[in-house]
Amino acid sequence: MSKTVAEKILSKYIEGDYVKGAEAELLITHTLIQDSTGTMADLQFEAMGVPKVKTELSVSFADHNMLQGDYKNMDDHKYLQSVAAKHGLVFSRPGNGICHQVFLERFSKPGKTMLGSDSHSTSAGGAGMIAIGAGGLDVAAAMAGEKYMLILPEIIGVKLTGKLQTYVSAKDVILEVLRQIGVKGAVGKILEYHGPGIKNLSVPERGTITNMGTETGATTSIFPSDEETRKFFAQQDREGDWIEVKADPDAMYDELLSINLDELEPLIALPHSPGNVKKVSEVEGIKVDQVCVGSCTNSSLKDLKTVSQIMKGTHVPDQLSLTISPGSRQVLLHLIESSELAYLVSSGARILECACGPCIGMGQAPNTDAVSLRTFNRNFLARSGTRSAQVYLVSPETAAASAISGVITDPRTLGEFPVIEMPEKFIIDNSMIIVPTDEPVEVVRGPNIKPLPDFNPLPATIEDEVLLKLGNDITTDYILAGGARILPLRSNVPEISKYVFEDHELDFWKRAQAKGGGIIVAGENYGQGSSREHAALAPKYLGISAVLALSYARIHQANLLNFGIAPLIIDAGDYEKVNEGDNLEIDLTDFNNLKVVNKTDGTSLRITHTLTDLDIIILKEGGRLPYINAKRK
Ligand code: MIC
Ligand code: SF4
Repeated sequence: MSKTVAEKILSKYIEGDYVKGAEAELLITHTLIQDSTGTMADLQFEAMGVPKVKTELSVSFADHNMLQGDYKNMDDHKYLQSVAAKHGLVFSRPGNGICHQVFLERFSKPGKTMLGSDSHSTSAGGAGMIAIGAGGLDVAAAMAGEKYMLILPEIIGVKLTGKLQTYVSAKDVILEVLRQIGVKGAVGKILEYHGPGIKNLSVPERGTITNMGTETGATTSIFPSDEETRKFFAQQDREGDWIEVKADPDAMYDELLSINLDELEPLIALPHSPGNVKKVSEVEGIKVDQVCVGSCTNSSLKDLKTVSQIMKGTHVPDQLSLTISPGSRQVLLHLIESSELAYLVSSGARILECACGPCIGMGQAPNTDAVSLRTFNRNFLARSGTRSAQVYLVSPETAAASAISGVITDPRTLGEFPVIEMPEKFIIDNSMIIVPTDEPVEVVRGPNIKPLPDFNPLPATIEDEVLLKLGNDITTDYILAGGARILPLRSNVPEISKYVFEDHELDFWKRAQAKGGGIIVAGENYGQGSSREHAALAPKYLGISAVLALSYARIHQANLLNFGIAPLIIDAGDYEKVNEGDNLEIDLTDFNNLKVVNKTDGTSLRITHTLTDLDIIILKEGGRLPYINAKRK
């Protein structure tokens, strides 16, 4: 039978046929962890007692927790580096770049499977790899050689025709996808790009599109591995890692989207959702306080050369702050070599290190009520570090045009497009990548590294109060924020749990602990966004026993299950009726017939679930770690 690119790769790494909707065990060849999720992943990997990683390649990055306000972040980095050396992971040192940019450049491999403890691991789909974001525990399990349980997704074919016009770029393509299908349009599906337009997109441009595909809820996004891909691998001096992976000519997609690149215009996501997309021309003229260029979505060499060439000979207005975060040292070295870094500096740009930086609120929080234009992928309320800020998501071209004028500007008004000269070969400097050896290594555990808490198995009956009733699209940033204040606590569950739902209710943790735990009720797409398992782990620490939501984002549902919180589905009518403060009794004896009584008003609630038989076993054992360890004994 003819197959799409995603079906071809997935079929190679599962047992049996690709049956959509069926659960499969996927063999993972590559893994990625980064510092904000990686400390927990490493602690869990250590708890599995496996001496060396069992993948073809596992890479550990330090790119998120880069502000060293005290000892904590550097403690975490020392821990990650020593675990990598001891257990056979490659370590990309702080300063080497953002995990997804560096992975694409130096480690991606067409035709293989990658599991990453970061939701934007999908960037590597730009190089023809099946790359999936997951919670740290799932990635730790993959490092230990466990297969990844995946409901085999349907495939949405995104047909690209034509060629992007000047001042329109890859970011506008993914914003157009988001405009068409929204932030839950591809939950449980794969976005696969095809059509004559793809040959006009380089691998880093494809990476921008697959990266931000995560914002549609997609399991992953992928491009074929073709001649463009081969060229990229040759430029990276890695042609030996390239293979061709193409869809069969008569491959069928379950759904189709199409985009004519010739007709695409510069787009912009308005506050506070990546799905809130309009044409830039519709919102032109709004005064801008801050422009931030960078993040794993738009920090490739082409992106930054474009910004630099547009900024050349200009200067930012007195009231506007422009920051630039290169995606990797490779990108930065090229900008230095070509003098394009000088154009940026001369234009008044503030050059930040090669890291996530402002994207995760690690510095550069905007001023009160600011308008901030960012080339990033998420503009959730308060993620920038300033609750009153209005964050817009744009392409590098729109960012640069607006940085010059001081107001939101359609870049096509700038006139002639500058010449962007890309190098024949990229500068290869692996000196900040540490490859493990057989030398004995002691793991370095500073005081910020706290052991994993133990949790009890789920009881047969839960009797708890509804502590919170929430609406639709609750993000994991809302459940547990990132940012400079909270990220340093990622390896310390008791401490970080004090910030759970902090933006919703200050000191929620105290109420949760005083009640001895409770239940969360929520609307559609609960847990959208980041893969941070802390958004399940910390609530678990506070005693949250179950979530009753209308639907879930894929990674968060898996994280809840992994830590033994029951992710159940509430009927829409009953969602309306249930109130904060109600006492519920959930009888979990038979998952085919869940009995839930609202003891406050005596009514019954209709509750279902999408859990597999194995999920139910895992849940009953108290989560995936006790399950894996019991299986290994
Ligand atoms: C994000 O963009 O939200 C993050 C920070 O990269 C997260 C990971 C994390 O929360 O540490 C993600 O996308 O998974
Ligand atoms: Fe880092 Fe932002 Fe990318 Fe997350 S989305 S990996 S915080 S750059």
